[in-house]
Amino acid sequence: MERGIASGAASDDRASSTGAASHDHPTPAYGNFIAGEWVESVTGRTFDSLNPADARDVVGRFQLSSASDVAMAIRAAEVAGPGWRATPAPKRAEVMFRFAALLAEHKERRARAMTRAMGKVIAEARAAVQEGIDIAFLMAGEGRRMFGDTVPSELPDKWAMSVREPLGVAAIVTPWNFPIAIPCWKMMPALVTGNTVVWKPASDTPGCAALLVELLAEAGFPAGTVNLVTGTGEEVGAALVENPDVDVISFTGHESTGRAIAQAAGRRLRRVALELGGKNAITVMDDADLGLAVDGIVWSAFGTTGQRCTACSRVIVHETVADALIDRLVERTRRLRLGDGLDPAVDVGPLISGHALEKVSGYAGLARSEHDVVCGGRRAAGEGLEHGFFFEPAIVRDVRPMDRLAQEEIFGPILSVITVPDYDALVTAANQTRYGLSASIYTASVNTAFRAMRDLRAGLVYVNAGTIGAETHLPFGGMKGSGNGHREAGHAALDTFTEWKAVYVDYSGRLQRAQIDNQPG
Ligand code: UN1
Repeated sequence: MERGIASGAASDDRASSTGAASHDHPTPAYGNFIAGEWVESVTGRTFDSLNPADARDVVGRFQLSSASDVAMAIRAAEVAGPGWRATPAPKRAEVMFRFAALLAEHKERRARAMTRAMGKVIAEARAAVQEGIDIAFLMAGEGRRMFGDTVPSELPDKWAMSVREPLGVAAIVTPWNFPIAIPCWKMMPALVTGNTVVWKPASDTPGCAALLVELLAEAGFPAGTVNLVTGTGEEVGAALVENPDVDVISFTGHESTGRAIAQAAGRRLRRVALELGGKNAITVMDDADLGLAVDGIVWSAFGTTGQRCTACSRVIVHETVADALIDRLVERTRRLRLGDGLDPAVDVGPLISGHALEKVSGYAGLARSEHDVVCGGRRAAGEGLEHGFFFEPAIVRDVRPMDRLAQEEIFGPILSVITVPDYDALVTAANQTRYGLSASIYTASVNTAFRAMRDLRAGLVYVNAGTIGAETHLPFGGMKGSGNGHREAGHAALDTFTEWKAVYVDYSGRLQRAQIDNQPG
């Protein structure tokens, strides 16, 4: 195994050659990070991570870990727990500020590594690292806030307040589509509040995880506060979720996995925060600025190749403007350039894998047989695309709200257009989904906008903007099947990783009985 990633920033220059697509360099190998050391898995087995824009390009070799590796990482997190919990929160935050600054300093390498690992175009990858930096600064600030309540007691000479306490060991299980931002959304609040972490990154993007952990270690998070174990969900994820010493699990990913995790956690009465799918709608009223709506729809539906939980996969449009909107959408979509996201001229990168390509192609087949596909919808061919998982962004019309295409999360660039006669039908259709993550309305009417802000059942609502682009200082998460009621980001994120302790101090020197001594009359 190469030692490069064990030596922090010193490895940045040397290893930056691995950040750009290249077939000339030997495949770098990465360890797990347990108790402050880069170590090999006890299995002695590894797996390769491939570039989805060119599957011949092996990004790196990673540990195919087992339940024993997970047990060691959890033990390391437990051992580090008391010291970290006893460290004053502003001191914990100082380490986090250093990490945020390091991530800003080494952003470009991480952005390029992200594009190479999962395909999103480089401008988006930079933004996705920026999102990690933003949450790190925000959460470091919480080190000096972390507000509780100080309230008057109902009894004289008595003090009443509440403080947040860390839960203990946090298991963090993250997806590949935001391989730096989402782990930071979870780990920063977990760490600043005094938890220690075991992190299992998606098996498609373990390299981004290693590059993040490298900076966490360099920033000075003590050994054992952050542990990284790579491998499969079936083995590593399951071992984490089943382990009785894990106190809280934060997961972003597929709904079925989320359900299984919630069941396992429920049996142990452990907290679990889930961020699951979406079937996000952009709604367009007859008074909307159509040019603006087209910008927002194309960006939300085909940015990140449609592979965001917040991606727009349904357009619900007032019938009087439907044809005009669709014409403009098609015209714009046909002009999108597909290719390797490291090329700054490219608009849309590949899907994450052959499996994803198959799934998305399956939905395109369904669209062709049951609806009207007005553009795209096939595996993209052409020069430079032949070794990657490219798919032509598709627009499908004549879809009805309850059709499969409008109900199932596709996680790819297929956009269904639903036509409605009025505002009520528009809101009904938007809400006719088991998900409730993100929703948007385009309208020029302030009254309609406020109605939609009230009526759309989603954790994120946008007015005259698309469904993507949430900022880190407001709560992020979904209603209904998009989660289980928790929120990431913002100060709401602290609720996932802390529990409340109510503290009463009676300085009267006598027995005072709440609800007895203070009764009216
Ligand atoms: C996700 O889709 O999994 O709002 C996260 C957004 C980004 C985060 C998306 N800030 O689209």
